[in-house]
Amino acid sequence: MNTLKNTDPEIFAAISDELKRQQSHIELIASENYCSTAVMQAQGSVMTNKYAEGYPGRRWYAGCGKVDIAEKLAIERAMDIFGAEHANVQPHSGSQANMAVLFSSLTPGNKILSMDLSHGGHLTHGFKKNFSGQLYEKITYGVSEETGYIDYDELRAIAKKTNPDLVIAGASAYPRELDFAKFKEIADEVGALFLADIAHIAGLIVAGVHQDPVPYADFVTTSTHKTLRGPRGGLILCKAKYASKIDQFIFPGIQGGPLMHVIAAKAVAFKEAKTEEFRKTQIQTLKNTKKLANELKDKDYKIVSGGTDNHLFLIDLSNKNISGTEAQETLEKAGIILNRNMIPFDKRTANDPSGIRMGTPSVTTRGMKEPEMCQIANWIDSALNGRGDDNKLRTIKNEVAKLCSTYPIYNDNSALVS
Ligand code: DSN
Repeated sequence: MNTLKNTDPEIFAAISDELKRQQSHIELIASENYCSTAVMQAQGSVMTNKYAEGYPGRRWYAGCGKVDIAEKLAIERAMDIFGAEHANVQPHSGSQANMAVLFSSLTPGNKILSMDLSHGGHLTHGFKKNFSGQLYEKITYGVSEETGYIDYDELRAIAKKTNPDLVIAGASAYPRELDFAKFKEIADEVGALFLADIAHIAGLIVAGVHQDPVPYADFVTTSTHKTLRGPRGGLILCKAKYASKIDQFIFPGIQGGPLMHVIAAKAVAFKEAKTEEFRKTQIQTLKNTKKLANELKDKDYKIVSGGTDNHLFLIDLSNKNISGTEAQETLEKAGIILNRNMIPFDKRTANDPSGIRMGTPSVTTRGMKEPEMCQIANWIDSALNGRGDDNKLRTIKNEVAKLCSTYPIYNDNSALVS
């Protein structure tokens, strides 16, 4: 990156320092991951220079032969790894993917039945300040206060009472397996369309370690950078009968020129997701998440729903006399990065909630296994107990950095910027 270093030393320094931060911290944000060097090389390529409004073979610009190759590969590979009838790889993000599905399948004022945000749902599923909540009427389902699991009988009763036009399955903070077959059954009973937003769990689904929504859902949306480990972006999968409508709602509906460098990087990630190495990493992610949750449970942390079936879990800190925000800030001082999170039936506010969310995709990608999860649980407990003791937090941070140095995030030097 010498050219960047000479041209713009400030941005070079920010990137360089961000690499050092990523390398030396334990990353437990459930929606993050480290994409491969190959993905970054495709994303950092000349494909960023090309305008290609339209779709492969039918563009509005000349000179699209090579970007067509990249987009066709991305489409074919997405359809292949998910077994889908159609894929649109152009959404700039998971939010754009959801926007295209909502615009293509609903009219303003229609009803969406989706998970309560404070129970783990997502902003684009009808939150009042999001376009989805401004254009459509949101009806919510949540988890049982007793078990922390989605109560499908209650979901069915709400659907029957409210007759939604679209049922959405998918969440940002739900630690249990989603029963997509059940969602489909309920959507069919009330004549609603069914959207599965698999942003968090896409990698697990490709690896066959989470129930697959593709056979059931009219539409499946995902971001490409979480468990799927691709570049930051979005993807829509749908039944063939919706293909042309979805394509039109992405372009020209809500987007202009596709980000061809990102699409090329998505193609690379989809190829990687077909490998045995990827499958093993997803399996290890599940093992690591369970281990970390169990270790913390043994230290008297309350795990929402009692455990986890996927790559994340939530801790209810109400018995620890610390808020989610204070825990997040304390752990950052100890080199452990995660986010504060509302827990179901939270008595506190979204800005300073009772919970924290943890996930293991990033630490698993860098090669950590169960013994490291025990160590991380010890550090978390020790840091939270030692909050306010900056010396103690600094000592933990040094130990964290030492462990991280034995699990480099890019061990072929290709991401190193100095
Ligand atoms: N913001 C993402 C998350 O952290 O879960 C969801 O899009």
